[in-house]
Amino acid sequence: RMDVATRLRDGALDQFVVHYQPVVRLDTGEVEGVEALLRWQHPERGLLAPDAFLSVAEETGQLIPITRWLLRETTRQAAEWARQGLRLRMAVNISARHFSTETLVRDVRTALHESGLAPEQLMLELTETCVAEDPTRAEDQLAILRGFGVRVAIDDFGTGWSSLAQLMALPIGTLKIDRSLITAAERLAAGGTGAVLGAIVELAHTLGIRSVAEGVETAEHLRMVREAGCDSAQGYLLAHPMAAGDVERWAHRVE
Ligand code: G
Ligand code: G
Ligand code: MN
Ligand code: NA
Repeated sequence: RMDVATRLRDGALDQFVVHYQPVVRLDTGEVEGVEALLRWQHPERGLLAPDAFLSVAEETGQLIPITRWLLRETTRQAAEWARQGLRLRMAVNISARHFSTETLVRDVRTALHESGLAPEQLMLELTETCVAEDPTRAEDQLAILRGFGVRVAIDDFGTGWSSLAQLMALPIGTLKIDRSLITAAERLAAGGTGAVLGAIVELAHTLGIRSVAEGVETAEHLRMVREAGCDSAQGYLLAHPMAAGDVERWAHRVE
C-alpha cells in the first residue's frame, strides 16, 4: 500500500490506461456504448485492476486528479471514434467524493470543451452513496450536469439502501443493475424469470428510466435479463473490458 501511495504521489499518472467494456442493446444486439475502466500499467507489477489501488488513491486524494485525466482521455477517445463513424456512448465512473466537490462540474465541462464530444455521448456513473449522503446537494449537482446535456446513470443498483422511489426524484436516465442481483435472481428463480429483477425493470420503465444488466456471464443470465425486460446488458458473455484498439476491431466484427 505504501508503494502505491508513494507512486501515486510521485506522479504515476502517465502509467494509467483505460480499458473499455462494451454495453449491448438487447433488442438489436448493437453496441450502444462502453464503460471506461481504469487500469494501472505498473512498471514492476504489471497491469493492475482498480481493486489494487483505488482505495489508496481515494485516501491520498489522488482519485480526483486521476479521474480528471480519465475524463479528458475518454471524451477524446469517444470524439475520435465518432469521427471514424463509431458512435459509442462513453460511461465514466465517478466517486462519491468527487461528486461532492465543486470541481466535478468544471472537470466535466473542460473535458467536453477540449474534446468537442457531444455532451449526450458522455454518461456519468454514480453510485447510490453519491446521492444518499446529501440528497439536496446531489439534486443541485445533477441539475447542473444535466444542464450540460450529459447523461447520468446509477451504478451498482441493488447493493445500497436507496429505493427507486428515492432515486425517481432525480434526473437519472439509466439504472445499472448490479451483478449480485442477477446471480440472486438466478438462485431464486432456478431457471425461471427473476421476479425481483422484472419488478425493478418495470418500475424503472414506468419512471422513464432505462436499465442495463451488469455481470451477464452465461447464456442463462442473458435469457433471464432479457425476460426481465432489461434494455441492455454488459458482461463477460458479451465482451470483456478491452483496450481502445480492440474495441474498434470488436465493433466491426462479423458475426
Ligand atoms: O474494472 P473492474 O474491472 O475491476 O473495476 C473494479 C471496480 O473499480 C468497479 O467497482 C469499478 O466501478 C471501479 N472502477 C473502475 N474504474 C474506475 C474509475 O475510473 N473510477 C472509479 N471511481 N471507479 C472505477
Ligand atoms: O462497479 P462497476 O459496475 O462499475 O464495475 C464493473 C466491474 O465489473 C469491473 O470490475 C468489470 O471488470 C467487472 N465485470 C464486467 N463484466 C463482468 C462479468 O460478467 N462478471 C464479473 N464477475 N465481473 C464483471
Ligand atoms: Mn460502473
Ligand atoms: Na455495477
